[in-house]
Amino acid sequence: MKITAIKVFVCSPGRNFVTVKIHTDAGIYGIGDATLNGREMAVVTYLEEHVAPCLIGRDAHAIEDIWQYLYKGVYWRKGAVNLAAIAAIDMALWDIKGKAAGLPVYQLLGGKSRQGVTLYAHASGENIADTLDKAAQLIDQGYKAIRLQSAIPGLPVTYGVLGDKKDYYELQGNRPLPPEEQWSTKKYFNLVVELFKQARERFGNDIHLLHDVHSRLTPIESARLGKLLEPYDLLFLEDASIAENQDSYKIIRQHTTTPLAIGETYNTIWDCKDLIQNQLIDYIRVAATHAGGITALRRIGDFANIYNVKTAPHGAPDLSPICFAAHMHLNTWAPNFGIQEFVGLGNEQVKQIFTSTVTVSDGMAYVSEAPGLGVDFDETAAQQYPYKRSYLPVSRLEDGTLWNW
Ligand code: EZ4
Ligand code: CO
Repeated sequence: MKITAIKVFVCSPGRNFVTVKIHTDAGIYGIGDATLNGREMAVVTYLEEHVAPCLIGRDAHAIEDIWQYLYKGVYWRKGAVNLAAIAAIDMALWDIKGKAAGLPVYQLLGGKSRQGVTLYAHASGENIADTLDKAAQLIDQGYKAIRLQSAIPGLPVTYGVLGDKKDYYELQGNRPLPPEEQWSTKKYFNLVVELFKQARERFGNDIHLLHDVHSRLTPIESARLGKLLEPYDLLFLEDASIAENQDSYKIIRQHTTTPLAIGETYNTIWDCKDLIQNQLIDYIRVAATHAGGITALRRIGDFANIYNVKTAPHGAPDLSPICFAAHMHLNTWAPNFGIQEFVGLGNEQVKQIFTSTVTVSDGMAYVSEAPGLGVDFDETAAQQYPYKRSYLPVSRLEDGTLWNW
């Protein structure tokens, strides 16, 4: 089965998505997600100009060889643009293999390890009471795990919450220049411990609670936060600190039993190898779109399993429903699956373009028996929502110093 054409689409149904479609001489096609938030067109060009021409005529079944060809063959290796492109090709080839076999991708990976996939939802509010009210609504809808984020009093805009009370992802289709946000570690500490104290008082101990620090703390500050949050029993504390220096997580680990999660920006197994091997984290959060697709996530997941690290794939709305479907197949199979982040199946325009067979009920998600990934892409519908340049925010300390967003 030969690859005959590779097409790249970028659409903006409320936010930008980059989609790859691979056609074969068997009449079967596959789709993959190559969305790199804020740098979308770099991946489009990379795919069209540097990847697609090398793959025409190759065997669509040779997923592993094509992965190695694109990774080793590029000489420069690694990198967000490179791995997003490889990821989309890889997903599309798994989609094709599943369709050719008449099997859903999870069956090709080894079959079901569980009946459904546990999700955690987001409650992001203007203040503690607002966040907890939103969490209460999610609990009513059947979610058993909730990520809590609250705006910080005294700071104009905070990660997860916009000042104008709009959902924080809504504006990402329309940010022609990066907006700026502010950060104060002191003000954050005053709020976040109280947030989790009140959450436990209100919801009791049966609900799972999570929190994303979004890399704003130094390792010793993360260690202190982990300690202060221990009484409130988090499922995990996400992105407490940047781990470019993976050794730095030893500082956090030595001081706290709060479980740690990281990995949504990672591109390769090398970005998390030491964290996993030294058991410095509990959950690895790599995304299929940003870390090289299903082939790479399967490998990272198996490696993590040896060290009792569970998988918890990134589930932000800047990953298209194709990536979510890929995660669902991995999550259904992986023996060491932990939990899946979930922010809904997308707005009406997204659902019109990406028709997914994944179903959600009572805080759980389920793959279908559809062959391949079980998600389709409507090119004509996508054309109605052309690309809009858009950026993630940047973050500054109160004195103007550029900080981690
Ligand atoms: O800010 O995907 O856990 N989720 C997150 C996300 C990220 C966005 C960045 O593009 O941290 O919301
Ligand atoms: Co995150």
